[in-house]
Amino acid sequence: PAPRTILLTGAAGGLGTLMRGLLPSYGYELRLFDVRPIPDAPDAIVADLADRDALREAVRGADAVLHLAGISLESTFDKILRANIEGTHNLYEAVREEGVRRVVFASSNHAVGFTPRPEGAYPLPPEALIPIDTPLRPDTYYGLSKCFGEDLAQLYADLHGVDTVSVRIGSCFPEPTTVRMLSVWMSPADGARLFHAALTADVTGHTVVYGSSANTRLWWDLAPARALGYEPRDDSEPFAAKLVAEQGELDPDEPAHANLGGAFCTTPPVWPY
Ligand code: NAI
Ligand code: 15L
Repeated sequence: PAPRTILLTGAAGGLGTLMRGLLPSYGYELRLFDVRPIPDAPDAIVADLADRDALREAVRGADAVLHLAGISLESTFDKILRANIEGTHNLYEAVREEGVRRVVFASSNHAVGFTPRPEGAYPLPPEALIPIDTPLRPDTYYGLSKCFGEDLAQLYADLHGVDTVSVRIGSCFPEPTTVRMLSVWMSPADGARLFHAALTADVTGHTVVYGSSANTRLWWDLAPARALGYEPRDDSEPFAAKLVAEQGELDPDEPAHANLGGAFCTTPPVWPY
């Protein structure tokens, strides 16, 4: 049966807020979890991923988990260790103990951020696109924690039969705001389409996909996401003329533009808390 009750971790965040608005129309009942309270959702569970008892109670009876909670930018190794590495492990332990069958894990393009970005005229030919099995090349401790999350998902699939779809999200914001984002943008509506596909696809084990819209300037292979039944409807190209006029095309000799991870490879944005 299709999953109905979804535990949404990170529900107070940017992506969590977008998905709280979009996913109910797919028929899901969302149970919300975040360390920060959500003013318009008094029933949300306010707890830290370090709190194993709270996590266990939160996942109990859920059909699946959409795991967005964690530090979403670069930070100290200690903070990343607690929130993203131990926190994700705590979540999977709760999932295993309570018999939840599926997790959709918010991985990131920064798990492979030091991969040189492909060059050429857009749209790039399929053979130029970064494949899903490209070696992991994290660009930050943050990206490293996403590599860990993907490996953890593989372990829990092999050892405990928990199915995970890891989505290496590009940039999911209402609009692209940089030239780089023209290549990695995932519109919120396409994000909801992809998470819905990941929650319901007839796949077992651990599946990794890139998450973006069908951008003309795509750098990676969307075929694995499409294989889940995802049919993107958006393309960043209508935003291109304005952004390129303001910022210029990406210069491959500029270190902050040379790789998939962009400025995360040189001067990563730092988690403010
Ligand atoms: P965000 O920083 O806006 O939201 C993250 C949420 O997680 C926050 O509400 C925060 O309070 C919560 N959180 C952090 N540590 C926690 C802890 N120890 N216990 C409980 N909750 C905790 O980030 P955003 O943009 O919403 O991203 C959501 C997820 O998607 C993150 O895992 C991020 O790494 C991933 N992602 C997002 C992308 C995007 O374009 N928005 C791109 C790639 C990955
Ligand atoms: C991420 O992983 C971040 O969580 C998000 O805030 C964006 O910076 C995104 O990557 C990106 O690469 O644009």
